[in-house]
Amino acid sequence: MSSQKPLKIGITCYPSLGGSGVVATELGKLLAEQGHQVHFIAHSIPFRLGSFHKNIYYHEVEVNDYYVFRYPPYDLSLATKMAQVANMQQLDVLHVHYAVPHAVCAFLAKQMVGDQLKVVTTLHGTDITVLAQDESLKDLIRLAINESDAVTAVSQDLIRETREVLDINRDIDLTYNFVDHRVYYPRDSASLRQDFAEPDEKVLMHISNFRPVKRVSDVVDIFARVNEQVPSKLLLVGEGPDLPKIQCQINELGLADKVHFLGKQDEIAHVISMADVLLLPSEKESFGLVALEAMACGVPTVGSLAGGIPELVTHGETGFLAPVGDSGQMAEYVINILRDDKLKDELRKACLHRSQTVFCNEQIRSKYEQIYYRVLGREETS
Ligand code: GMT
Repeated sequence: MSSQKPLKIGITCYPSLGGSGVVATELGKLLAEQGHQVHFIAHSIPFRLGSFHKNIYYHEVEVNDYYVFRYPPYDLSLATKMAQVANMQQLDVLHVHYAVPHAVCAFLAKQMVGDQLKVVTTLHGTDITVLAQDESLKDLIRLAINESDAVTAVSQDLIRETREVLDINRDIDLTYNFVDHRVYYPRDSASLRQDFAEPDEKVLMHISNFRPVKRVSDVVDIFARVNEQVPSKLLLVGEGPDLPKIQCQINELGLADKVHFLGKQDEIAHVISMADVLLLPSEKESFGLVALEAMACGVPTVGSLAGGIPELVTHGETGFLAPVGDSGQMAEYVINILRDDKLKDELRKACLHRSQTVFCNEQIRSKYEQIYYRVLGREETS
């Protein structure tokens, strides 16, 4: 528990999508447990929030759809709602996750409320690696980042890329993704696993939003190579635009009876615990939350040397990494793990240790708290 006075913290995130929403919501829950008052400001209730939580409030953004608008102005409604909540609830800090449009809206809200409202922006990845490359957004993103009272990013690689792409020099704090070890730990998945794989088969898994950046066709390619040497099944978890293409690839390779599509799943710790190896061959990945979730369940990742993945997955200790697109090398790494029980056991132990020490929820929550107190001019003492 912090020795400081509890804070009133507004949080804005994408409530229904992806890792940034998961991190923002889980952080809000941890902060509320510490006695802070947390106000989510979003267009719908964050999907990870679940049932009622003490100290957590939700403020819904309603968008005016007046007939002159070709595009209803969500961003303006969000900025106004942020300012209203900040004034009504006397927020100390507004913490926005993802630069577009959230950091820009927070900048506008601060103009309405005044300098006493401190804005903390967390960059999650594609807001910089994709959107900040777009000339129609770049200058606005730079403004929002420069005007935030503090900026954090989820890997050293993302900090580097933010400075490079936006040509900025300001301080950016490193705040890795984290997992809650009360939820993410190795589960007994034996009975679930027998629904998908025979006792002598290994299980490879990929979990994503099936966007091109995830290179899911590499996942299938790796699996095809592995399956030639080690009897195995591939479990694909999630949904997204590349799914039809992936289904065709699997059919063309004659692998349909070896691959299971699980769709979107909530109980990720149970699902991941079925896997022998997680595959993450992304083109870009600022951190790779799913590899951390796997790590916390004792499952090693084989993936690409992209973005922040090497900061999370220590090559040879908690998984293996190869250059983006090198499916042959990745398949070899997987085969080595699947054939060597001693290696698998060592990887598992190292995964549990690393996830509990470096990416533990307490540590990262406390880092965010220190940032809040710092921007408020009240340094944390504990
Ligand atoms: O991975 C995605 O496509 C979703 C995206 C998001 O914005 O929710 O995830 C990003 O943020 C996560 C949480 O910080 C990171 O763990 C992911 O690596 C990052 N995705 C990419 O950089 C592609």
